[in-house]
Amino acid sequence: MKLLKTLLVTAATLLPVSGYAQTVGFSQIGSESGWRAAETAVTKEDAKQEGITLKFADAQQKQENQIKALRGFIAQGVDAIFLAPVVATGWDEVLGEAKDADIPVILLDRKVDAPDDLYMTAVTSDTVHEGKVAGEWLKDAVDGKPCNIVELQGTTGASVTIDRKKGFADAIDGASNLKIIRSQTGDFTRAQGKIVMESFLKAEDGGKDICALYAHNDDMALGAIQAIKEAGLKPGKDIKIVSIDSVPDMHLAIAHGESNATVELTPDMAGPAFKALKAYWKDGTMPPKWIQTKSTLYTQDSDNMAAYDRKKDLGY
Ligand code: GZL
Repeated sequence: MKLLKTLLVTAATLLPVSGYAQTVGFSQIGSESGWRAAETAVTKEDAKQEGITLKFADAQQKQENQIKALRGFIAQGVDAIFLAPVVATGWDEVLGEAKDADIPVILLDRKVDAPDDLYMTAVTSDTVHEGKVAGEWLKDAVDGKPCNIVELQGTTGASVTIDRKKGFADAIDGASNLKIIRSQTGDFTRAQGKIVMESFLKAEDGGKDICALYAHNDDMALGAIQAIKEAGLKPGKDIKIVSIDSVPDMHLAIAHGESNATVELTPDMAGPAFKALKAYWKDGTMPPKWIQTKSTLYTQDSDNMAAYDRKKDLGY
């Protein structure tokens, strides 16, 4: 009996019970887009609600800053790490160091090309599916008519860029009327989206032959809308626009007829991540390797002002 009691007490002291002020280190990519800013705000709020101390590090979109932050979290002995990986490759070594330190890592909103025993789970949308939804919408919208498409890609090397490009290409594959004539990164920012769209318009005779824009996120599309207007064209009419994120400003643009469709991405990736962590800390329950968030298409037929009102105070 005495031995059993000793074993139970030892086990109880080994497993941190919920209610400890656990600490999670969060390596965030930066604040390149409205969606990213909202993800940061929602994550900080979620941590507060969960009674978890969040150590936050903004990497200004540089992988080396993320790796430095992860090493800092490991040295501080945090209870877990959240990582939104700016690009997909180059993580094996530092994730191996976290594993050796017995610190679980959860990926938020983007994935890594690394063995999946180096992270507990990834909370992301189906980023190939997002691209497919965008491509299928455009295919229906042009209804068989010839359509030259320009594409604003996200950050080069990011899993989400690779996937959104693939999904869109898969959706239009075989539709001989649809052709991507120019494709370039706008690095997920409004400023770059405007600059690259200006170059597309200039290269394509003022945009006369451009029928549609596919942007890997709303912020680049919003920048492109400015460029299209300054070129004397009507965004949403002369050039159809489809993008991804469903940020409040994009719902305003669609409501005003200046864009056509957006695929929603929830900024709350941390909620499911904290839930998985708490289950693990409580009794060692391991989550699935992928926790998928859903994607909803909004078009000019959707209630965009209701979506705008629902989202406008979320920190975008
Ligand atoms: C997608 C996320 C992307 C958003 C962009 O999960 O990584 O990064 O679509 C953000 O707005 O920059």
